[in-house]
Amino acid sequence: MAIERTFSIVKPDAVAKNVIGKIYSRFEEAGLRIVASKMLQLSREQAGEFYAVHKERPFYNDLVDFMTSGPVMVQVLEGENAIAKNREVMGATNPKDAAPGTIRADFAETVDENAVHGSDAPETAKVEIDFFFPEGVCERLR
Ligand code: DAT
Ligand code: MG
Repeated sequence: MAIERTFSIVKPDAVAKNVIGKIYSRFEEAGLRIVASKMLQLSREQAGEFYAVHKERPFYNDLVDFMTSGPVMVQVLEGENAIAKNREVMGATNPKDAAPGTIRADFAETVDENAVHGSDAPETAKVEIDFFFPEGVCERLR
């Protein structure tokens, strides 16, 4: 399996709870390396475009409200099978369904404020990395 990169967000609920470091440790313990990272406040335009795939869903407006309610950390994670591995470490979308020991099980309570985002496929990972890191990401750290 080749080394892969994926895009991740620590959402406003987790930033407010002061658990950025604990969540980053989960990535590192899973063998994922943080190769780019920054804190930012999403505009409604950015959040709306990022989640455009969900535009017709009933929760879309609440999702945009939530994602713009406070600062987020955005990061690029690198490692073997990084996209699937990150999804595994994150746990199910609804924290109530998330396996014990996953980020969502441990740091989130509800499906609408579920601590983290992670890309779901190589195509979305590339689009999302380019969306949030148009300046580029280090090619090689080691
Ligand atoms: P994931 O974030 O696990 O990739 P998704 O892409 O289906 O899940 O949905 C994106 C986000 O939208 C999700 O993290 C939280 C919100 N969301 C999804 N389903 C929801 C629901 N039934 N009610 C409220 N918010 C929901
Ligand atoms: Mg998704």
